[in-house]
Amino acid sequence: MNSLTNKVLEFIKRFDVSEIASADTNPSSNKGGIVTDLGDGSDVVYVPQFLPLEKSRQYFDYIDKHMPWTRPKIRVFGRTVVQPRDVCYISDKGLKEYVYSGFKPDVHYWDDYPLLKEILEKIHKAFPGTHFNSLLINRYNSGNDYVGWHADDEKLYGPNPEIGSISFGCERDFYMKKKSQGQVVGYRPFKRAKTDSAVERHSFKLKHGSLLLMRGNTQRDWLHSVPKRAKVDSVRINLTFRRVMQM
Ligand SMILES: O=C(O)CCC(=O)C(=O)O
Ligand SMILES: [Mn+2]
Repeated sequence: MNSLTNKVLEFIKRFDVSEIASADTNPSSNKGGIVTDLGDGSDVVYVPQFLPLEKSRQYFDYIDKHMPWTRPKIRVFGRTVVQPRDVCYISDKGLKEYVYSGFKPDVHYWDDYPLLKEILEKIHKAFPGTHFNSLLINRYNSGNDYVGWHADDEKLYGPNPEIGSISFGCERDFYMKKKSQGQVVGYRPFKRAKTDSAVERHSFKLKHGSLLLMRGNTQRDWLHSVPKRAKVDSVRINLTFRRVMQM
């Protein structure tokens, strides 16, 4: 075997790149992606290979090595806990501050990270309606790192925030479930929420180089999470692009 073949095999092993979906073969596709209609004005577009594999590997290495990572303490249900993943926040200058779970991340700027700007521009080009101006990066060092059920529905993103999510490295499950209070408040105010097992769900395996775009009412009506995985021992990096509304 030559050294290039070895490198490819090593890469596949490291990142668990088991299948590469082909672009734009689905009739309900959108820019090479698969659209899942979640109903009530919400949908997600998943583009399995939004960025080329080798380029994605370069992005992964750059972000892994060069970002000023922190693993902050956050407040969850009245308790202070160490957030189970590393984070880093990038934005345009002069935006309203982003605070989540009692934590205000230090802000870094696009001009210091040209490769991140490059990814941002690729998303804007592929999806002309998007205008992201901030980015929260997560690093999951192993299957012990995770993000619990939540929606990115902070006020500073406005009523229908679009979230663009790029994944690099180890493939992880991304789960979505419908908010139960939406079902109660929306159209059956006198009925109890459905039991958890009856709640509508979707799942995606977020591949190295993929893009997942959540649109419309998704943050209002749905929750998402990346659960722990006992067997995962390699790193995943996720970029969530957001738009902070200007005053
Ligand atoms: O890692 C992911 O795919 C999701 C991250 C996420 O939901 C967030 O940062 O709000
Ligand atoms: Mn999120």
